[in-house]
Amino acid sequence: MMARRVSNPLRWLVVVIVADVVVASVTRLASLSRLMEGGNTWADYVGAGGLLLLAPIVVLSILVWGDAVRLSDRAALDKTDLHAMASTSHEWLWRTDADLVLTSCSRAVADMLGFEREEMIGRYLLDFLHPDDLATACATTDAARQHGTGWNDVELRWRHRDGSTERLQGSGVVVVDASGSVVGFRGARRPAPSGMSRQAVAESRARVQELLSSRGLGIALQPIVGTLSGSWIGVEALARFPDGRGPDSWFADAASAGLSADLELVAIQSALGLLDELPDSVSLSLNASPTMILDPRLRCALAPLGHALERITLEITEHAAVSAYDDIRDALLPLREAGMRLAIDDTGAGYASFAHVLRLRPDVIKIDRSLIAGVDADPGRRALVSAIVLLARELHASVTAEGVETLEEFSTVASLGVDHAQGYLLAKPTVSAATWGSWRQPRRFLHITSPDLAGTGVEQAGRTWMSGMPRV
Ligand code: G
Ligand code: MN
Repeated sequence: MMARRVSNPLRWLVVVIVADVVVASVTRLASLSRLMEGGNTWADYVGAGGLLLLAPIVVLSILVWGDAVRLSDRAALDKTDLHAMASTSHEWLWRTDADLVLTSCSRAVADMLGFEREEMIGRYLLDFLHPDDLATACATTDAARQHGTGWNDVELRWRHRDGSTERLQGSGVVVVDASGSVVGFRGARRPAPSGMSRQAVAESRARVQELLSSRGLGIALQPIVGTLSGSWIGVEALARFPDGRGPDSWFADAASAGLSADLELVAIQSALGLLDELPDSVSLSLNASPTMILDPRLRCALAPLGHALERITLEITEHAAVSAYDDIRDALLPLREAGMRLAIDDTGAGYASFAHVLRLRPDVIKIDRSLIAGVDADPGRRALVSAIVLLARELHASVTAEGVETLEEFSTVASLGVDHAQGYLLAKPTVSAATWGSWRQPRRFLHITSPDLAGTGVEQAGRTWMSGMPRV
């Protein structure tokens, strides 16, 4: 379509030049014929010579004309192609202008996203994308725009009209005008091969909705313990499900049905209901994804806690790159000002977690258990844990080691300056309120400093720590 807009002015330019040439040629031909009849005035020589100069202009005009016709034909062909394919293709064929506003769209989009093509044309394409994939989509189109190329089989999450998430795989190219400038994009998308069928999504949605309405979600607590004092300083609340399937499986179900935030919110609300059962000195850690943090319902759930927010630690759980740090910071600000602490979960599990630490300035850095497993026997892991401890000192954050399963791991992290530990060595997560009660016992976790461990690595860890680095 854009090619047509370019070719029409070119055609008019060619017409004007040709008309000009014709008029000029008449006067120059008169000069030529005068010369041939024996005339020899300077004016005749100049006039006839001009005829030679006009020749390249005529050739150039013909070339430009040809190009304009080709462009126009290609645009017409593109259009008929798209129309012909659009009505039959099972793929969603689309075209946008340079600003990614949809200019055409095939009917198959209704099968994939539930919107009719008429509803989509004129809308910004990325409005239909899952917000977490916005950064990837922008990087893909920016690269294509910069290099004048396209992309192949890129899988992105899209938003279905009913709120669920659809994984579509697609390829696209830039559309350029005669001068090579990018004037748009076009491409095709299809359901990603790994994507769930619509029936499977419907089943997931039904399962999650049933769970939400029955309030069947349980909360397990796992203690977090000071590495030097051995005392109980906090608990992490972990969602548990009636059918025994793990949280990952349930959250995947919820994500496919567009209900992740609803499920997270119910888990958070259920955990908050346990706050009164815990001693005042114990903080309650809640897990929240960036999407949940940006959901106004989180603030509604937390703000009424008032002073008790000082007992809440919000763990941000996200392994992928986050594109909305400013929004996340803004959403958390009033809660943090009221005393809530922010933790970055699973630090070290992916490069993104360090970006989260730098951008969000947490109060707590939780080291992923993949770095803690075998830390006592691995110099590389020890160096990484030390580096995270140093980073935390700079940022005035405390450090928790997750997944501590052995005494050796415990004593190593303690000696490296890690403040708190969590893991099966200390206690497994449990839904048993009786067990939570037993954690009240002073020194409950100090089988670690029990007499038979005197002089072991744990005590040694404590001494090294006390006499070594200053504690911030
Ligand atoms: O990502 P996050 O840290 O929120 O994950 C907590 C999960 O880790 C829970 O499902 C919990 O059951 C599990 N977990 C807690 N402690 C340990 C441990 O010591 N070892 C292992 N393998 N898993 C643990
Ligand atoms: Mn966590």
